Amino acid sequence: MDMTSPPSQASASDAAARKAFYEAIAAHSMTPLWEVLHALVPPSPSTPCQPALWKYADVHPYLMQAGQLITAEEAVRRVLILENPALRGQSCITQSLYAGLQLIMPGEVAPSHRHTQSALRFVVEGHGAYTAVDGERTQMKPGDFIITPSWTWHDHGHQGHVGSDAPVVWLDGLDIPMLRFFDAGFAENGSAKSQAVTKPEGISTHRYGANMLPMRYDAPFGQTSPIFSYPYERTRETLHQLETHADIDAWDGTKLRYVNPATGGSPMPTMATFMQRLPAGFVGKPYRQTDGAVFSVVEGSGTVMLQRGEQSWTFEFGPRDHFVIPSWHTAQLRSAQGCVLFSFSDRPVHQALGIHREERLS
Ligand code: 1HN
Repeated sequence: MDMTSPPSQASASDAAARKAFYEAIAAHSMTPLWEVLHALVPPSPSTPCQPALWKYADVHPYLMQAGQLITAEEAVRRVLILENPALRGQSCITQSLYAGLQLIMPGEVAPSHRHTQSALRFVVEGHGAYTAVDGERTQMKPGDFIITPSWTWHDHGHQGHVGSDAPVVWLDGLDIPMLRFFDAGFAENGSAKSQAVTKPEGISTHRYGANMLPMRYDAPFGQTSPIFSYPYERTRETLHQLETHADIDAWDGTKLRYVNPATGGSPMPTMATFMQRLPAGFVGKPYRQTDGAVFSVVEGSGTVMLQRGEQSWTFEFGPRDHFVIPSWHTAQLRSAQGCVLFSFSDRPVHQALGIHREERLS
């Protein structure tokens, strides 16, 4: 039998006998494979995850309200989770990824803790906040991509002045659903609210971020990149130069992936991150990939058109909007004025398992 189609119709008496049999084995915690085989191994990915767009104009007032309702310290992390509309209650944006928007106000501290889940921060707006990882602080500026490696102590703070400085908002991306799937999550609270600063700011960029590595490189964070801040200033200039002087990809525009400089692989073992620039007037060709991706709009505006089977979606996006392209949904990007898009996905896991697929359509 073709395992992609359900069993053929049985006669009434066979059906009744089967139903009785299913009930009998159900009492022993068993169930027949042949009733579910087609759903277990679908002919192509059939994700329950839905495309979705969060306009910043809708999100921002609620973030500010959250800022009035609870302190960062009381909340531990004051975050509004971006929940996939088809996966409500599961704290995830795709089946494998978590995303949320975190707010920190001038003068606040988000206390130190560590967990086995890996986190990425992508700064959406505001100035004056820092994040500390393993004894080193880094300033958070809009467009910066910052890593919290698995099981490293981390806390955040805002050194601005209460009343005169603006709140800072960033996108958190974590592999929470993956670790939940593997039942491999551990967490611990720090003994101090803010961890001791033991290293000068920027030292890891000097040590690992100049296209050089220490002679006896010892992978301080295992498979995770030893650089924990990738500043937008450098990414932006690179993309601008490439857009001006190099070929533009018909599907992606000018798109680069962030790397762990010690391996050439993704910055974290579970998540890949990307930044792309679409030139003014860009009309991208359609593509689909198995890794569902979460986008944060940095600059400019555009449109993403999505399609899966009979269904289609069109999202108009502008600065600080967020959207999700689920697995195997055909996507097409357009931009009249040009734009810059940050994105992340679970691609490194697909690649490690040898199951990553991408189709570039015309
Ligand atoms: C976490 O530790 C942070 O450190 C953000 O900022 C979001 C979501 C779930 C669990 C831990 C952070 C988180 C998180």
